Amino acid sequence: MITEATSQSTFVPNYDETKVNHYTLPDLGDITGKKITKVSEWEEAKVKWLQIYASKMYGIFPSKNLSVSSKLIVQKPVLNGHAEMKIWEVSLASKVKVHLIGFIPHGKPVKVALLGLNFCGINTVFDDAEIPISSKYVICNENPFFNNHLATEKAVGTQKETWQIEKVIKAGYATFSVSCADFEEDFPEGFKKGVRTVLANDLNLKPEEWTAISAWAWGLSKMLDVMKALPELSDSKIILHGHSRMGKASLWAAANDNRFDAVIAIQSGEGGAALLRRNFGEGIEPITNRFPHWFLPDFAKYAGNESTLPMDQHILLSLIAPRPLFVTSAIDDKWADPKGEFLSAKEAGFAYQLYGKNGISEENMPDAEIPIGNFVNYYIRNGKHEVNALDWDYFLKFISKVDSGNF
Ligand code: GTR
Repeated sequence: MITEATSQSTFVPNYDETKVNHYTLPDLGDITGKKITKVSEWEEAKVKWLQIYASKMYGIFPSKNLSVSSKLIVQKPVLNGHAEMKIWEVSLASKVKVHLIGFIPHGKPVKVALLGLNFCGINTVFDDAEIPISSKYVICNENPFFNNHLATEKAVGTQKETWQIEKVIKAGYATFSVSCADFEEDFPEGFKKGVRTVLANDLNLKPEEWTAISAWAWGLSKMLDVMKALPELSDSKIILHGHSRMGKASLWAAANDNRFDAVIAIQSGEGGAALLRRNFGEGIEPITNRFPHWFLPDFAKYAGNESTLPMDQHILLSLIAPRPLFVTSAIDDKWADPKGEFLSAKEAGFAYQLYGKNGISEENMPDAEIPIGNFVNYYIRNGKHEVNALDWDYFLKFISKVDSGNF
């Protein structure tokens, strides 16, 4: 039986900017005790910061190699022949089966391929009845598309607005998707059937040494192994994108795996891009109450004691430097603390400057639909917590900058 976390929390979110506590952010050099002025010092600090995140928040990101093999199970032209849809059954250590779906534009070399985790199964990202339906517990549950968190055949294409496959293909880029549930179903006991348990011996890790967010992040890295071996993508940059909890996982994946060329973290909020020390919107207490499996149990102890955390999320973003980063928010998504996401992105600019790359020079948050920044980018739009067609117009501008190298 599936038991969902029920919140016992009495947490009252703050939405008043005048009630945000004063805080001081950790410095990049705190971990080595030296002021960081050059890349070599930062590279040394980076290793230590990664260990801090692995020991305090997300758990270990496995480093042990295991066999990853893939078998193409569906291949067909889609979008009036403008793209090829391919689905691979990927096998991790011959024990875990994952479905990876890719849409690859026809007729031109692919310079950029996107990769993102989906919430609800690969058949939700595009309208095609040949895409296998996930048999896993997924986050979506709207009737009649899902039944007790299991997709029905009616779920096909229900997330297509979020994925905008056609828009991405028209722009000339490839786009890939994998379901987070293929690595770990998103509920507190989900780990029992997921990679943390099934691959415990192969990875030489106990389930409690890592978390759902680490499992999803590591899963992205394994999909990257598959993508790197595809001849169609031999000259492609690979850009990760993720919304909300998948944004958190994408940031953690890119922090650990330098092969990701850029990241788009969409409304990733608490535990993602937003500063933990800012008491605005979601906090450590509600997130660890509702989603205890996302983080190490000890992380919950920092609720109300955020100033004692050795790190804050500008450091997570800094770990992605010098690779291009796009942090995005939505004005009505106050729960994710848009200002905390902006301030974190701005602060991460220090790490980028070590590599001679500029972050965000603007002092204040921009108005809606005015993207700012260079190698670190920020954008906010009107509306709610979701990914929509308008967002993709801005993502594609960022992707074309990554593609051309002109920032
Ligand atoms: C919320 C959670 C957020 C965010 C979101 C999502 O319930 O509080 O941190 O992750 O879910 O993933 O959509």
